[in-house]
Amino acid sequence: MKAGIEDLALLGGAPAFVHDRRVGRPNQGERRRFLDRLNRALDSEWLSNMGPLSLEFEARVAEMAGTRHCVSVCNATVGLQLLIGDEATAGEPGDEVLMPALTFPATAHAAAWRGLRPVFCDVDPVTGLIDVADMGRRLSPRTRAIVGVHLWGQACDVRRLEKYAQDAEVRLYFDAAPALGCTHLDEPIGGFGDAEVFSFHATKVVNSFEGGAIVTDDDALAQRLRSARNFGFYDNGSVGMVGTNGKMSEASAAMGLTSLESLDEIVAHNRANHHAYLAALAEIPGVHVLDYDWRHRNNHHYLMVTVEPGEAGLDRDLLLRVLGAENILAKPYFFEPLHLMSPYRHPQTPSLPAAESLCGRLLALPTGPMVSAEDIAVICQVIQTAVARGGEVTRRAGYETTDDTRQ
Ligand code: T4K
Repeated sequence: MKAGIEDLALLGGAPAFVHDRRVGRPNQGERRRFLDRLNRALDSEWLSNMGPLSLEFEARVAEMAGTRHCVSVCNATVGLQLLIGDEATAGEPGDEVLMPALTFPATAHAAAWRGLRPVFCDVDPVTGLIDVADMGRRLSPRTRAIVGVHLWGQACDVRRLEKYAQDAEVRLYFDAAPALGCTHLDEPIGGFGDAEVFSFHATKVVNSFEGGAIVTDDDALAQRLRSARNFGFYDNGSVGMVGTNGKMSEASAAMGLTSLESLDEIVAHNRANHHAYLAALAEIPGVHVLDYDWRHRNNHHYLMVTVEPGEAGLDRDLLLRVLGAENILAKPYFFEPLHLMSPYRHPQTPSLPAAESLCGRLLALPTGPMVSAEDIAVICQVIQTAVARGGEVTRRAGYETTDDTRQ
């Protein structure tokens, strides 16, 4: 218990946790099940190149997404590159791909890596999801595709995006990296647009060390993607296109299958954690849980809050430091909106006020199966202690904020 700010570890007190509570701790599932699978792969001496485990993993993911095809890949970034570089999107170098400014840099890099220009759109000031009206204003004759991002597992406004894409005759893809097991109303994320891409990075709700998958109902696209991830090989053994090595290994698929087996349990735990945070933070001024639209199902893998310095008396970056000193390892997702990152910033970069404002205020707090209700009570008590005398914590931490702080 922190009785006052003197007890905060940042100001000299003892840390609240000996072992860290952190964002992104991998969901590994039952280790024995993983090792059994790995042993089978080792015994069979088949370790990659569309082996039985990766095919089984693809079947499971396609079933969850409700799609005819799942093309597993070595990570979601490569999955996005393959998709955005597909012939259906291909145009002249410098043609444009519309996407939100608030996302992980991989979304933009995938387009840039394929010689296309990411064009950033503003986001909804509350959810952080792509602002569809703003996106509509940025459509141009050079637009080849729209990429929606189901940020933190929240479903984009898929129907309006589909309408825009259809009218403009451009491709519609979704970066669904954080959204396995989520829905738009009752429909699983995975089946919207021309294709969607999941991530199975170690930090995602289902982990395959590194990994990703493209899901689609488009038979021809799936076939091209299968070739593209395997050096451009066609079924007859000839190389018919420029490809890459984007395959998922059997070790990754073994972990992915094992982690997937625990998904329901993980989501139930995450959902309970979400409610615990909502209740514990309800009375704390200036630290608000980004509450999801409960009409859609979320995997609750990310517990996002916004920190309002004017109300909380301290800003996001200082709260991050306060928590870090307590061994509570939060993450500032995202640190910088993409349009202001140096590879994409240019003299005509437009201002995207909602993305810029949200970016400086967002913080992911630890959740997941290794974070208990008791842990959440401690984390929120630390926050409460810091916020109760936010202005003083700011001064004593020798820290300057850009916003008004409570005295
Ligand atoms: N699109 C979107 C919207 C995405 O969010 C991402 C990835 C992608 C595309 C691309 O997907 P992949 O190509 O990765 O499949 C992490 C992940 O590396 C990244 O995959 C993820 N988004 C992003 C949101 O989070 P960082 O830079 O925050 O990673 P890092 O090393 O700071 O670790 C995050 C937290 O996880 C820390 O608290 C430590 C913890 N952690 C991490 C690893 C790797 C563990 O506890 N164990 C681990 O093994 O990017």
